[in-house]
Amino acid sequence: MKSTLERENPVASWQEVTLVYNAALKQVNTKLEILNDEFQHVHQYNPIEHIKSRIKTSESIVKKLKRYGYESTIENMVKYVNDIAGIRVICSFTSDIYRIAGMIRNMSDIRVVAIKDYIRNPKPSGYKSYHMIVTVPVFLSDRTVDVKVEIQIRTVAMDFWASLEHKMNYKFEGNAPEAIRKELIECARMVSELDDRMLSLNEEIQAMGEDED
Ligand code: 0O2
Repeated sequence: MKSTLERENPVASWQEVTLVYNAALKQVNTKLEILNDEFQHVHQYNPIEHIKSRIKTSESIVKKLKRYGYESTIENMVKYVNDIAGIRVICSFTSDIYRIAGMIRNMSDIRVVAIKDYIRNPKPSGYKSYHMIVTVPVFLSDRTVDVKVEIQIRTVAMDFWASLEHKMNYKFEGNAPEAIRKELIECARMVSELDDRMLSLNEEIQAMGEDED
């Protein structure tokens, strides 16, 4: 019988939750690696540069629940925190982001729960990334559970920018000096321009190759 993890009541322990989320991460990781290998085989091109995954720390989950105004219970973690299991997919070009997202959407056992497109709609800070919340079935000895995974897809340049901005937010706890915030917004603009120019250049190079064939 299939159920979502949040309907499994009561969820026994944090250890059990971690086990199930880790299994979900492994599933999605493998699916993405297979996609990348197959893409290389068919198109002689890897849309994915690299993949990072992590389970959110319990401290970070508790902080998020507090921000949302919920009590710190295992049930609330599973129900309200969408990024306990997180995967970051880094690619070279913006076009790869939508190609990968499309391939994920087409996977018959993955259900897309939500999408936040911070590439078409960047945050005021300049943050750009494509976020998908999906569920993936995890097969346990006595049942199958649908587990939520957050997939963040972004270019190398967007990831470079986001890492520094994250570091800044952590250091200044959201109260960064105005000059630094402004400089980061300017860097975000440069990152967007760089991504656009690299994409155009790549398309130009590809077209030249095709002409020679
Ligand atoms: P951490 O420490 O990276 O885990 P929701 O999931 O819808 O309930 P949330 O979490 O605000 O609400 O969703 P959103 O906007 O999709 O953000 C999820 C994650 O994206 C964040 O997790 C960050 O990792 C990243 N992110 C979002 N906005 C920014 C940003 O402005 N700058 C940077 N550097 N990263 C961002 P956490 O839990 O906030 O943080």
